[in-house]
Amino acid sequence: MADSRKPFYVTTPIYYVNAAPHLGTAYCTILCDVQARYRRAMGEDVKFLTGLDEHGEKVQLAAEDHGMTPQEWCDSLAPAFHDIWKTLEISNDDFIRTTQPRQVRAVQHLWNRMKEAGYIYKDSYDGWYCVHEETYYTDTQVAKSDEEHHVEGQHLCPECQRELQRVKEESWFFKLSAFQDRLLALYDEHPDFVMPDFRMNEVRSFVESGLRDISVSRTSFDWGIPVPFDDGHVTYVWFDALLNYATAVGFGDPDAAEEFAYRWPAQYHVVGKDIIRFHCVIWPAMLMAIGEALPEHVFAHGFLMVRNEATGQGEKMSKSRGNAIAPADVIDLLGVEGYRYYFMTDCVPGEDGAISYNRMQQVYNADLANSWGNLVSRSLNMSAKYFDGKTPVLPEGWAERENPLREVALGIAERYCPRMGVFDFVGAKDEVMALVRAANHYIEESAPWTVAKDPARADELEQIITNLLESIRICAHLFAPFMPETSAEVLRRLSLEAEIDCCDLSAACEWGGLASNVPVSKGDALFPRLATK
Ligand code: ME8
Repeated sequence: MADSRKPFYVTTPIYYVNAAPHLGTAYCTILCDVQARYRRAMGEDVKFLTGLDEHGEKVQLAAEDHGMTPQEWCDSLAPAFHDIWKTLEISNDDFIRTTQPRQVRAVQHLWNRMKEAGYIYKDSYDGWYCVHEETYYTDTQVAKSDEEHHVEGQHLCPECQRELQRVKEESWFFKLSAFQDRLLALYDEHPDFVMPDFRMNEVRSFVESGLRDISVSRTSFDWGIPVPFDDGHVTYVWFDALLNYATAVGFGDPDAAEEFAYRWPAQYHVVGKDIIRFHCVIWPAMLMAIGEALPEHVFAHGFLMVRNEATGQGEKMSKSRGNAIAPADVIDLLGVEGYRYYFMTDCVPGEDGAISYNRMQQVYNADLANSWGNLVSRSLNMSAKYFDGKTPVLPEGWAERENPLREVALGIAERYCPRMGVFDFVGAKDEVMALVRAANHYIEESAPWTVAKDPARADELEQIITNLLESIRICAHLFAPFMPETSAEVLRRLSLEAEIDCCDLSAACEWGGLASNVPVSKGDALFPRLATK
C-alpha cells in the first residue's frame, strides 16, 4: 500500500438500475474519467470508482414491472452499464454494486457504529415520500408544490412532479438536526467543500433554514440491506448508497484497515446538482456521526438540456417531448472521442449545458476536423514527404531556438493544470487549442511547400517541420485525458509509443521531447469532416 505517489480518489454517483444509462449519467462518468486520466498523467495514485445503486423501492418496482426479482433485474441491467463505460473509454478501477457482500457488511457496520455513537433512535414516520426521487418531503414542501402544480386530489413531488405516497411506518431515525452547527462550520472552514461556489450558497442556506432528523430505515417493503439489530427493517436507500464511497476503499472490512487509512477521504465526489443535499449535508453528517474524515470536495455539475433551435432555449430531455438523445446516437455521429470532446469542452461543467446536434457538428468540424485533425495530418504528411518517411534529424540545441510555436508552448502545462484540477475543462481545452491554432497559422505563414523547393533553405524546412511536430506532441499529451485513443495514435505515428502512459505531464510538455530521425506514419484522417446541413 505504501506508495510515494499522492493518492487521488474520485467517484461518480452510483446509478439507479431503474433504466439503461443515458446521456446524463454518461456525462457525469466522463467528467470523472477525464479527471482520473489527468491525475494519472500527473503521477498521482488514482482510484476511480463508479457503480450501481441497486436497492430501494424504485428498483423493486421496476423489477416487478418486468416480472423479475429485484436481483434478477439488477443483474440483467448491470451489463448495459459495463458495456457503455467500456465503449466510452471509462477507466474506472472499481465498480461497486450495492448488492455486493462488501456493501452489506459495510452498511451493517455503519448501523452498529451509529448506534454506539448514539445518533439513531426508533420512532415512526408519517409523511410524504417520492419513490422516483427516493426522498421524503415535509408538509411545508408539499404544500408549496401543491400551490405550484395544482392537480385536484393529488400531491405532486416538488422535484419531479410525480404523485407522492403517504407513508406511515415504524422507522429508525438519524439525528441530522444535531449537525447543523458543525455543517455550517465545515462550510466556513472549507469554502471549496462544495464546488462551484454558487452551489455552496444553496447548500448553506438549506442548512441555515434548519435540519430535521431523517428516517433511515423502511418496514413497508424488503428490498434493502437488513438493519442488523432490528428484524423487519431495511436500510433507506440513500443511507445505503452514500456509504458506497467508503465501502469501496475498505470501510467495515477488518482486513482493509490499511487501505482505508490510505485512501479515505475521497478528493472528489462528482454529482449532479439534483443530489447535492444528499452529498453536502447528509453524507458529511453521517461521517461526522461516526467520526470519519470528510471528503475534500463535492463537485456538482449542471444538467444537460436540449437546445430548442427555434427558441434558442434549453429544454429538459424527455421521451414525451421527443427530444431525448441517446449515447449511441451521439457516438454514431461523432465517434467516441468526438463525443467525449464535445461534452467535456462545450458544456461548462458547473452549469446547465444546452446541447444540440447542430452544435455538436459545429464543434467537431471546427476544433477536431479542421483544426486538430488537420494539423496532425498536414504536418505528418509533410514530415514523411520531405524527410523520407521520418521526423527531421534534429540538430544540437534545436529546442532552445526561439520560434512562434515554442513561445506559445512554453509554460502551457502550468496554465493547463490548475484548470484541469478544478474541472475547468473548457479553460484547459482553450490552452491546448491556442497552440493548435497557432500551429495551423504557422503552416500558412511559413509555407513549407515553398521552402521545400529551395535546397538552400533546407535548415529552415527542418526547423518548420520540427516545430510543428513538437507542438503536436505536446498537444497530444494535453488532449489525452479527453481523447485518449487519438492521443495514443498521434504519439504512435511519431514513434513515441513509450510516452503514451505518461506519468509526468509537466515534464512531457516541455519543449524538446520530439524524437529525431524516427519513422512517421501518416495514417488515416483522425476526424473526417462531417457534412453539415
Ligand atoms: O441519483 N444531465 O442516481 P440516478 C446531467 N442513485 N446529469 C444528469 C441528467 C442530465 N440530464 N439526468 C440525470 C441517483 N443526471 C442515485 C445516486 S449516489 C450515492 C446515489 C445525473 O441514476 C444526476 O444528476 O438517478 C445524477 O448525478 C446522476 O445522473 C445519477 O442519477
